[in-house]
Amino acid sequence: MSVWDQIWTDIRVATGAPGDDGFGLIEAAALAITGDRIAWVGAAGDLPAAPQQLARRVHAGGGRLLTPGLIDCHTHVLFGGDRALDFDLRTQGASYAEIAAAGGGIRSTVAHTRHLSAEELAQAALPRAAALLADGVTTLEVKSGYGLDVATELKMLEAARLLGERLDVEIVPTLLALHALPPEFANDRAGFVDRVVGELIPAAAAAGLAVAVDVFCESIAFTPGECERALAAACAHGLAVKVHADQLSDLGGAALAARYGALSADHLEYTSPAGVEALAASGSVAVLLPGAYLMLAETRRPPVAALRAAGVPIAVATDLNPGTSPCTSLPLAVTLARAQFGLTAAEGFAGVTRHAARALGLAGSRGVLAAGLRADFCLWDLAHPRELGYWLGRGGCHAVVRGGRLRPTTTRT
Ligand code: DI6
Ligand code: FE
Repeated sequence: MSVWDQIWTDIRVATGAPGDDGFGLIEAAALAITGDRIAWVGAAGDLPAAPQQLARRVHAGGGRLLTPGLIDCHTHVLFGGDRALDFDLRTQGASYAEIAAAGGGIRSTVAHTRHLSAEELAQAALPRAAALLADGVTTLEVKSGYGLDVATELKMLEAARLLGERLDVEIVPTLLALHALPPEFANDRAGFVDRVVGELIPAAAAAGLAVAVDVFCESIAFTPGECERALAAACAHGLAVKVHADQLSDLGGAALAARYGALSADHLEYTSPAGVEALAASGSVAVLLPGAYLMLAETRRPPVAALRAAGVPIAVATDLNPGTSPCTSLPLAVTLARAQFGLTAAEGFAGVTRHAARALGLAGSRGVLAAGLRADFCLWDLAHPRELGYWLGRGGCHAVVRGGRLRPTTTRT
Protein backbone atom coordinates (compact mmCIF):
# COMPACT_ATOMS: atom_id res chain seq x y z
CA MET A 1 0.00 0.00 0.00
CA SER A 2 3.15 2.21 -0.12
CA VAL A 3 2.06 5.74 -0.81
CA TRP A 4 5.43 7.47 -0.62
CA ASP A 5 9.03 6.64 -1.60
CA GLN A 6 10.57 7.38 1.80
CA ILE A 7 9.57 8.45 5.28
CA TRP A 8 11.70 9.88 8.08
CA THR A 9 10.50 9.05 11.59
CA ASP A 10 11.76 9.61 15.16
CA ILE A 11 12.60 13.23 14.33
CA ARG A 12 11.83 16.71 15.66
CA VAL A 13 11.08 19.09 12.80
CA ALA A 14 11.53 22.87 12.58
CA THR A 15 9.60 23.53 9.37
CA GLY A 16 10.78 27.15 9.08
CA ALA A 17 7.21 28.23 8.37
CA PRO A 18 6.34 31.61 9.89
CA GLY A 19 4.34 31.03 13.04
CA ASP A 20 4.12 31.72 16.71
CA ASP A 21 7.40 30.17 17.85
CA GLY A 22 9.23 31.44 14.77
CA PHE A 23 10.64 27.99 13.98
CA GLY A 24 7.57 25.90 13.13
CA LEU A 25 8.68 23.30 15.67
CA ILE A 26 6.92 19.89 15.68
CA GLU A 27 8.21 17.67 18.51
CA ALA A 28 7.36 14.05 17.58
CA ALA A 29 7.32 14.45 13.82
CA ALA A 30 7.53 12.56 10.54
CA LEU A 31 8.41 13.68 7.02
CA ALA A 32 7.61 11.80 3.79
CA ILE A 33 9.25 12.15 0.38
CA THR A 34 8.25 11.26 -3.15
CA GLY A 35 10.91 11.84 -5.80
CA ASP A 36 12.77 15.02 -4.91
CA ARG A 37 9.78 16.64 -3.17
CA ILE A 38 8.29 16.61 0.32
CA ALA A 39 5.03 14.67 0.22
CA TRP A 40 3.93 15.07 3.84
CA VAL A 41 5.25 16.62 7.05
CA GLY A 42 3.61 16.79 10.46
CA ALA A 43 3.10 15.13 13.82
CA ALA A 44 3.87 11.40 13.59
CA GLY A 45 0.60 10.71 15.42
CA ASP A 46 -1.29 12.17 12.45
CA LEU A 47 0.13 9.66 9.95
CA PRO A 48 -2.72 7.73 8.26
CA ALA A 49 -1.03 4.31 8.88
CA ALA A 50 2.20 2.78 10.19
CA PRO A 51 5.34 4.17 8.46
CA GLN A 52 6.24 0.70 7.12
CA GLN A 53 2.90 0.55 5.32
CA LEU A 54 3.19 4.08 3.95
CA ALA A 55 6.66 4.15 2.39
CA ARG A 56 9.03 1.83 0.57
CA ARG A 57 11.92 3.07 2.73
CA VAL A 58 11.78 4.12 6.40
CA HIS A 59 14.63 6.16 7.94
CA ALA A 60 14.96 6.55 11.74
CA GLY A 61 16.26 9.99 12.68
CA GLY A 62 17.44 9.05 16.15
CA GLY A 63 15.37 11.80 17.72
CA ARG A 64 17.44 14.45 15.95
CA LEU A 65 16.34 17.91 14.89
CA LEU A 66 15.48 18.24 11.19
CA THR A 67 15.36 21.66 9.50
CA PRO A 68 15.12 23.00 5.95
CA GLY A 69 18.46 22.88 4.12
CA LEU A 70 20.30 26.16 4.62
CA ILE A 71 20.51 28.63 1.74
CA ASP A 72 23.58 30.86 1.33
CA CYS A 73 22.15 33.71 -0.77
CA HIS A 74 25.35 35.75 -1.19
CA THR A 75 28.77 34.25 -1.99
CA HIS A 76 31.83 35.09 -4.08
CA VAL A 77 33.18 31.55 -3.65
CA LEU A 78 34.89 31.49 -7.09
CA PHE A 79 38.28 33.21 -7.22
CA GLY A 80 41.99 32.62 -7.74
CA GLY A 81 44.63 33.09 -5.06
CA ASP A 82 43.80 34.51 -1.61
CA ARG A 83 44.12 37.80 0.29
CA ALA A 84 45.73 36.58 3.52
CA LEU A 85 48.49 39.20 3.09
CA ASP A 86 45.85 41.96 2.73
CA PHE A 87 44.33 40.84 6.02
CA ASP A 88 47.75 40.85 7.71
CA LEU A 89 48.43 44.39 6.42
CA ARG A 90 44.96 45.53 7.48
CA THR A 91 45.35 44.23 11.03
CA GLN A 92 48.67 46.11 11.16
CA GLY A 93 46.80 49.31 10.33
CA ALA A 94 47.12 49.61 6.54
CA SER A 95 44.15 51.23 4.79
CA TYR A 96 42.16 49.75 1.90
CA ALA A 97 43.86 52.27 -0.42
CA GLU A 98 47.39 51.48 0.85
CA ILE A 99 46.74 47.76 0.40
CA ALA A 100 45.47 48.31 -3.14
CA ALA A 101 48.51 50.50 -3.91
CA ALA A 102 50.73 47.67 -2.61
CA GLY A 103 49.16 45.34 -5.19
CA GLY A 104 46.42 43.91 -2.98
CA GLY A 105 42.69 44.41 -3.09
CA ILE A 106 40.17 43.18 -5.63
CA ARG A 107 42.57 43.78 -8.52
CA SER A 108 45.04 41.24 -7.10
CA THR A 109 42.29 38.63 -7.03
CA VAL A 110 41.34 39.63 -10.58
CA ALA A 111 44.89 39.03 -11.75
CA HIS A 112 44.89 35.52 -10.22
CA THR A 113 41.41 34.77 -11.53
CA ARG A 114 42.04 35.82 -15.14
CA HIS A 115 44.83 33.25 -15.43
CA LEU A 116 42.70 30.25 -14.43
CA SER A 117 40.43 28.18 -16.69
CA ALA A 118 36.79 27.57 -15.74
CA GLU A 119 37.81 24.06 -14.69
CA GLU A 120 40.66 25.37 -12.50
CA LEU A 121 38.39 28.02 -10.95
CA ALA A 122 35.80 25.38 -10.05
CA GLN A 123 38.54 23.13 -8.68
CA ALA A 124 39.94 25.96 -6.50
CA ALA A 125 36.45 26.69 -5.12
CA LEU A 126 35.63 23.04 -4.33
CA PRO A 127 37.03 22.91 -0.74
CA ARG A 128 35.43 26.24 0.16
CA ALA A 129 32.03 25.23 -1.23
CA ALA A 130 32.33 21.76 0.35
CA ALA A 131 32.85 23.43 3.74
CA LEU A 132 29.60 25.37 3.28
CA LEU A 133 27.77 22.14 2.38
CA ALA A 134 29.26 20.31 5.38
CA ASP A 135 27.61 22.93 7.61
CA GLY A 136 24.17 22.39 6.07
CA VAL A 137 23.98 24.53 2.91
CA THR A 138 21.80 22.88 0.23
CA THR A 139 21.45 25.83 -2.19
CA LEU A 140 24.32 28.22 -2.96
CA GLU A 141 24.32 31.58 -4.76
CA VAL A 142 27.61 32.17 -6.61
CA LYS A 143 28.67 35.52 -8.07
CA SER A 144 31.14 36.38 -10.78
CA GLY A 145 33.00 39.70 -10.37
CA TYR A 146 36.69 38.83 -10.36
CA GLY A 147 37.12 38.85 -14.13
CA LEU A 148 36.18 42.47 -14.98
CA ASP A 149 36.29 41.62 -18.66
CA VAL A 150 33.63 39.90 -20.77
CA ALA A 151 35.49 36.65 -21.37
CA THR A 152 36.54 36.09 -17.76
CA GLU A 153 33.17 37.06 -16.31
CA LEU A 154 31.46 34.52 -18.60
CA LYS A 155 34.18 32.00 -17.70
CA MET A 156 33.38 32.54 -14.00
CA LEU A 157 29.69 31.86 -14.63
CA GLU A 158 30.65 28.69 -16.51
CA ALA A 159 32.82 27.72 -13.51
CA ALA A 160 29.78 28.21 -11.26
CA ARG A 161 27.90 25.68 -13.39
CA LEU A 162 30.82 23.22 -13.19
CA LEU A 163 31.02 23.66 -9.41
CA GLY A 164 27.34 22.75 -9.09
CA GLU A 165 27.88 19.66 -11.21
CA ARG A 166 30.95 18.54 -9.24
CA LEU A 167 29.19 18.91 -5.88
CA ASP A 168 25.76 17.89 -7.21
CA VAL A 169 24.26 20.96 -5.51
CA GLU A 170 22.01 23.69 -6.88
CA ILE A 171 24.01 26.80 -7.70
CA VAL A 172 22.19 30.08 -8.38
CA PRO A 173 24.55 32.11 -10.62
CA THR A 174 24.69 35.93 -10.36
CA LEU A 175 26.62 38.18 -12.72
CA LEU A 176 28.33 40.75 -10.51
CA ALA A 177 28.58 43.12 -13.45
CA LEU A 178 30.02 46.18 -11.67
CA HIS A 179 32.44 45.13 -8.92
CA ALA A 180 35.65 47.10 -9.55
CA LEU A 181 37.18 49.16 -12.38
CA PRO A 182 39.72 47.02 -14.26
CA PRO A 183 43.21 48.47 -14.82
CA GLU A 184 42.69 48.68 -18.57
CA PHE A 185 39.76 51.06 -18.03
CA ALA A 186 41.38 53.05 -15.18
CA ASN A 187 40.87 56.30 -17.10
CA ASP A 188 37.65 55.40 -18.86
CA ARG A 189 34.85 54.59 -16.41
CA ALA A 190 32.13 55.35 -18.91
CA GLY A 191 33.78 53.08 -21.48
CA PHE A 192 33.83 50.22 -18.97
CA VAL A 193 30.16 50.68 -18.05
CA ASP A 194 29.34 50.83 -21.78
CA ARG A 195 31.12 47.49 -22.27
CA VAL A 196 29.23 45.93 -19.34
CA VAL A 197 25.84 47.25 -20.45
CA GLY A 198 26.29 46.72 -24.19
CA GLU A 199 28.20 43.44 -24.23
CA LEU A 200 28.58 41.56 -20.92
CA ILE A 201 24.99 41.62 -19.65
CA PRO A 202 23.47 40.72 -23.05
CA ALA A 203 26.00 37.88 -23.49
CA ALA A 204 25.34 36.42 -20.04
CA ALA A 205 21.57 36.63 -20.59
CA ALA A 206 21.75 35.10 -24.08
CA ALA A 207 23.89 32.21 -22.81
CA GLY A 208 21.53 31.60 -19.88
CA LEU A 209 24.55 31.77 -17.56
CA ALA A 210 23.07 34.10 -14.92
CA VAL A 211 19.77 34.43 -13.08
CA ALA A 212 20.47 37.92 -11.75
CA VAL A 213 22.79 40.92 -12.14
CA ASP A 214 24.44 42.48 -9.08
CA VAL A 215 26.34 45.76 -8.68
CA PHE A 216 28.63 47.26 -6.02
CA CYS A 217 27.13 50.70 -5.35
CA GLU A 218 29.79 52.33 -3.19
CA SER A 219 32.18 55.30 -3.03
CA ILE A 220 35.11 52.94 -3.75
CA ALA A 221 33.24 51.15 -6.52
CA PHE A 222 30.45 52.49 -8.77
CA THR A 223 28.10 55.47 -8.55
CA PRO A 224 24.31 55.12 -8.34
CA GLY A 225 24.11 56.44 -11.91
CA GLU A 226 26.56 53.84 -13.24
CA CYS A 227 24.80 51.08 -11.27
CA GLU A 228 21.42 52.19 -12.58
CA ARG A 229 22.61 51.70 -16.16
CA ALA A 230 23.54 48.10 -15.36
CA LEU A 231 20.29 47.42 -13.49
CA ALA A 232 18.23 48.81 -16.36
CA ALA A 233 20.14 46.62 -18.82
CA ALA A 234 19.56 43.58 -16.60
CA CYS A 235 15.81 44.22 -16.52
CA ALA A 236 15.76 44.81 -20.27
CA HIS A 237 17.31 41.33 -20.73
CA GLY A 238 14.89 39.63 -18.36
CA LEU A 239 17.34 39.17 -15.50
CA ALA A 240 16.61 39.78 -11.82
CA VAL A 241 18.70 42.33 -9.92
CA LYS A 242 20.56 42.62 -6.60
CA VAL A 243 22.61 45.49 -5.15
CA HIS A 244 25.59 45.60 -2.79
CA ALA A 245 24.16 48.68 -1.06
CA ASP A 246 25.22 51.23 1.58
CA GLN A 247 28.08 49.09 2.95
CA LEU A 248 30.57 51.93 3.68
CA SER A 249 28.45 55.02 2.95
CA ASP A 250 24.87 56.06 2.20
CA LEU A 251 24.69 56.49 -1.56
CA GLY A 252 21.01 55.54 -1.64
CA GLY A 253 21.88 52.01 -2.77
CA ALA A 254 18.93 50.42 -0.97
CA ALA A 255 16.48 52.89 -2.54
CA LEU A 256 18.02 52.23 -5.97
CA ALA A 257 17.58 48.48 -5.44
CA ALA A 258 13.96 48.99 -4.41
CA ARG A 259 13.29 51.17 -7.44
CA TYR A 260 14.32 48.26 -9.69
CA GLY A 261 12.35 45.69 -7.72
CA ALA A 262 15.56 43.99 -6.64
CA LEU A 263 15.42 40.51 -5.14
CA SER A 264 17.70 41.86 -2.42
CA ALA A 265 19.81 44.74 -1.18
CA ASP A 266 22.90 43.50 0.62
CA HIS A 267 25.19 44.87 3.41
CA LEU A 268 23.04 47.96 4.38
CA GLU A 269 25.21 49.25 7.25
CA TYR A 270 24.57 52.88 6.15
CA THR A 271 21.01 52.51 4.84
CA SER A 272 18.83 55.50 5.78
CA PRO A 273 15.22 55.44 7.06
CA ALA A 274 14.14 56.37 3.53
CA GLY A 275 16.06 53.37 2.22
CA VAL A 276 14.35 51.08 4.73
CA GLU A 277 10.96 52.47 3.71
CA ALA A 278 11.77 51.89 0.04
CA LEU A 279 12.75 48.26 0.73
CA ALA A 280 9.51 47.71 2.68
CA ALA A 281 7.49 49.05 -0.26
CA SER A 282 9.34 47.00 -2.90
CA GLY A 283 9.34 43.69 -0.99
CA SER A 284 13.11 43.32 -1.52
CA VAL A 285 14.99 41.21 1.03
CA ALA A 286 17.59 42.87 3.28
CA VAL A 287 20.64 40.59 3.24
CA LEU A 288 23.01 41.11 6.17
CA LEU A 289 26.67 40.16 5.75
CA PRO A 290 28.26 40.06 9.22
CA GLY A 291 31.51 38.47 8.03
CA ALA A 292 32.54 41.62 6.13
CA TYR A 293 31.41 43.79 9.05
CA LEU A 294 33.70 41.81 11.37
CA MET A 295 36.72 41.51 9.08
CA LEU A 296 36.67 45.20 8.13
CA ALA A 297 36.26 46.13 11.81
CA GLU A 298 33.26 48.23 10.83
CA THR A 299 31.43 50.15 13.54
CA ARG A 300 28.19 51.19 11.81
CA ARG A 301 25.53 48.44 12.17
CA PRO A 302 22.71 47.89 9.69
CA PRO A 303 19.38 49.43 10.91
CA VAL A 304 17.93 46.09 12.09
CA ALA A 305 15.29 47.60 14.39
CA ALA A 306 13.99 49.80 11.56
CA LEU A 307 14.02 46.90 9.07
CA ARG A 308 12.14 44.76 11.62
CA ALA A 309 9.58 47.49 12.36
CA ALA A 310 9.01 48.07 8.63
CA GLY A 311 8.47 44.33 8.03
CA VAL A 312 11.41 44.01 5.61
CA PRO A 313 12.38 40.30 5.33
CA ILE A 314 15.92 39.88 6.68
CA ALA A 315 18.35 37.25 5.37
CA VAL A 316 21.89 36.38 6.49
CA ALA A 317 24.70 35.16 4.21
CA THR A 318 28.43 34.42 4.40
CA ASP A 319 29.48 36.87 1.62
CA LEU A 320 32.30 34.31 1.23
CA ASN A 321 35.02 36.27 -0.60
CA PRO A 322 38.81 36.48 -0.22
CA GLY A 323 39.01 40.16 0.64
CA THR A 324 36.44 41.04 3.27
CA SER A 325 34.65 37.85 4.35
CA PRO A 326 36.62 34.59 4.08
CA CYS A 327 33.76 32.86 5.95
CA THR A 328 33.00 29.24 4.97
CA SER A 329 30.27 28.53 7.53
CA LEU A 330 26.69 29.82 7.26
CA PRO A 331 25.81 28.88 10.87
CA LEU A 332 28.83 30.96 11.96
CA ALA A 333 27.48 33.89 9.91
CA VAL A 334 24.18 33.54 11.80
CA THR A 335 26.00 33.62 15.14
CA LEU A 336 27.89 36.75 14.03
CA ALA A 337 24.67 38.41 12.82
CA ARG A 338 23.00 37.71 16.15
CA ALA A 339 25.97 38.82 18.27
CA GLN A 340 26.82 41.91 16.21
CA PHE A 341 23.43 43.05 14.82
CA GLY A 342 21.01 41.82 17.50
CA LEU A 343 18.94 39.42 15.38
CA THR A 344 16.71 37.10 17.39
CA ALA A 345 17.21 33.34 17.10
CA ALA A 346 14.05 33.07 14.98
CA GLU A 347 15.24 35.90 12.67
CA GLY A 348 18.60 34.19 12.22
CA PHE A 349 16.85 30.90 11.39
CA ALA A 350 14.49 32.54 8.88
CA GLY A 351 17.49 34.45 7.51
CA VAL A 352 19.16 31.31 6.17
CA THR A 353 15.97 29.45 5.19
CA ARG A 354 12.78 31.09 3.90
CA HIS A 355 14.11 34.68 3.62
CA ALA A 356 17.29 33.49 1.90
CA ALA A 357 15.13 31.52 -0.56
CA ARG A 358 13.16 34.69 -1.25
CA ALA A 359 16.40 36.66 -1.81
CA LEU A 360 17.12 34.22 -4.67
CA GLY A 361 13.59 34.22 -6.09
CA LEU A 362 13.16 30.61 -4.89
CA ALA A 363 10.52 31.05 -2.18
CA GLY A 364 8.13 28.84 -4.17
CA SER A 365 10.42 25.82 -4.13
CA ARG A 366 12.46 25.75 -0.90
CA GLY A 367 13.35 27.36 2.41
CA VAL A 368 10.39 25.80 4.27
CA LEU A 369 9.51 22.12 4.92
CA ALA A 370 6.05 21.78 3.38
CA ALA A 371 4.36 19.40 0.92
CA GLY A 372 5.35 20.13 -2.67
CA LEU A 373 8.62 21.92 -1.83
CA ARG A 374 12.08 20.45 -2.47
CA ALA A 375 13.18 17.69 -0.12
CA ASP A 376 16.29 19.60 0.94
CA PHE A 377 16.85 19.21 4.68
CA CYS A 378 19.46 18.67 7.39
CA LEU A 379 19.60 16.59 10.55
CA TRP A 380 21.44 18.31 13.41
CA ASP A 381 23.17 17.29 16.62
CA LEU A 382 21.49 20.32 18.17
CA ALA A 383 18.66 20.31 20.70
CA HIS A 384 16.83 23.35 19.28
CA PRO A 385 17.00 25.49 16.10
CA ARG A 386 18.01 28.47 18.25
CA GLU A 387 21.42 26.74 18.61
CA LEU A 388 22.00 27.21 14.88
CA GLY A 389 23.21 30.75 15.49
CA TYR A 390 24.68 30.19 18.92
CA TRP A 391 27.84 28.09 18.64
CA LEU A 392 30.93 29.93 17.39
CA GLY A 393 32.43 27.76 14.67
CA ARG A 394 30.55 24.51 15.46
CA GLY A 395 27.87 23.89 12.87
CA GLY A 396 26.44 20.68 14.37
CA CYS A 397 25.22 19.29 11.05
CA HIS A 398 24.85 15.48 11.26
CA ALA A 399 23.47 14.65 7.79
CA VAL A 400 22.25 16.40 4.66
CA VAL A 401 19.49 15.39 2.23
CA ARG A 402 19.31 17.23 -1.10
CA GLY A 403 16.55 16.47 -3.55
CA GLY A 404 15.40 13.59 -1.34
CA ARG A 405 18.80 11.86 -1.47
CA LEU A 406 21.00 11.39 1.58
CA ARG A 407 24.37 12.94 0.68
CA PRO A 408 27.77 11.56 1.72
CA THR A 409 28.75 13.08 5.03
CA THR A 410 30.97 15.75 3.60
CA THR A 411 33.72 16.72 5.99
CA ARG A 412 35.07 20.24 6.37
CA THR A 413 38.44 20.43 4.63
N1 DI6 B 1 31.68 44.06 -1.08
C1 DI6 B 1 32.67 43.47 -0.42
O1 DI6 B 1 32.87 43.54 0.78
C2 DI6 B 1 33.43 42.64 -1.38
N2 DI6 B 1 32.84 42.97 -2.60
C3 DI6 B 1 31.80 43.76 -2.40
O2 DI6 B 1 31.06 44.11 -3.27
C4 DI6 B 1 34.91 42.87 -1.41
C5 DI6 B 1 35.50 41.86 -2.34
C6 DI6 B 1 37.02 41.80 -2.22
O3 DI6 B 1 37.59 42.61 -1.46
O4 DI6 B 1 37.57 40.89 -2.87
FE1 FE C 1 29.56 40.59 -1.59
